[in-house]
Amino acid sequence: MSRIVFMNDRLVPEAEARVSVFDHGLLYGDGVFEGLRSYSGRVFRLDEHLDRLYASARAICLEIPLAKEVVAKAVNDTLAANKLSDGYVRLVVTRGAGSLGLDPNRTKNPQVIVIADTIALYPREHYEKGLRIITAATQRTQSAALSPRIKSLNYLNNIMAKLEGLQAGCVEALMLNHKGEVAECTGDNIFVVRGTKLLTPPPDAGILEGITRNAVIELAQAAGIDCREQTLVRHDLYTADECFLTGTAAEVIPVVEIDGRKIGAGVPGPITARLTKDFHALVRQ
Ligand code: PXG
Repeated sequence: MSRIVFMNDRLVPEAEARVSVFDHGLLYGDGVFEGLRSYSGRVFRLDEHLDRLYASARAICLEIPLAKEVVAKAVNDTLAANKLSDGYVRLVVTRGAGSLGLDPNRTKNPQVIVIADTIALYPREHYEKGLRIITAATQRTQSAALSPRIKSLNYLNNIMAKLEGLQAGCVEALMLNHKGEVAECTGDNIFVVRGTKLLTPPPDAGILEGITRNAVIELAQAAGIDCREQTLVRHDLYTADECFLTGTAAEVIPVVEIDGRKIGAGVPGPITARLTKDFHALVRQ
């Protein structure tokens, strides 16, 4: 099936949705992106995704040539054009085509691209039984090198860690920061339950502030669960009662084993189950 893609100012058939080989998004990973999801025809937290996209762009001095409202409409139009009510949206803004050489000032026409597709979900079994993950040797990039808060087209740091996970037979891998603290997984944020407390690393651990993470923190608060941002090390994960990951693609997914250590009882726990249920209710609200 041929998809319809939004490119800059209009919807075009997939075959016509092309970028230049001189685009710095391709040449240098110079650009930003977002991954969004729609449920029952409504994009979950569209405004927050757009705010993060524009913040990422601002951080790299990339001026998105369209107003937020125009991009919001493009997201909805692209979903509609592809007749998707439950779908995945990839929003990409590249630096645009330029001369060979890093200089972003020698580029023009940033490309604003919206792709809508069906979402490739993890198998159901992963949600029922929980994931087994490992800690990658690849550290999360230091903020002083490249802020993990920028969702840039340069994802090699995460891809290197993802490769380590896959080589160990795991679909996700944990990344530590340069201090050895828990940061996040390659495309998901991490939470643990210790006693009655829900804990997740703070933004300064070097993480992308996930929109699903924020939603789960709000749901925990609404459910009367004591949720805190706290620096965590691997020991905190190994000795936790429960662990789960959050992300647009994964939603809320339990983790039952890390580096060969069973987490809690080795099965998805009750707080994970409660927040999963609340999250599903929230996205369909
Ligand atoms: N950390 C990183 C490094 C991410 O890339 C998250 C956390 C979770 O953030 P959200 O806002 O989604 O709760 C992400 C998000 C994909 C894909 O296609 C990746 C993400 C989101 C959607 C799709 O691999 N990463």
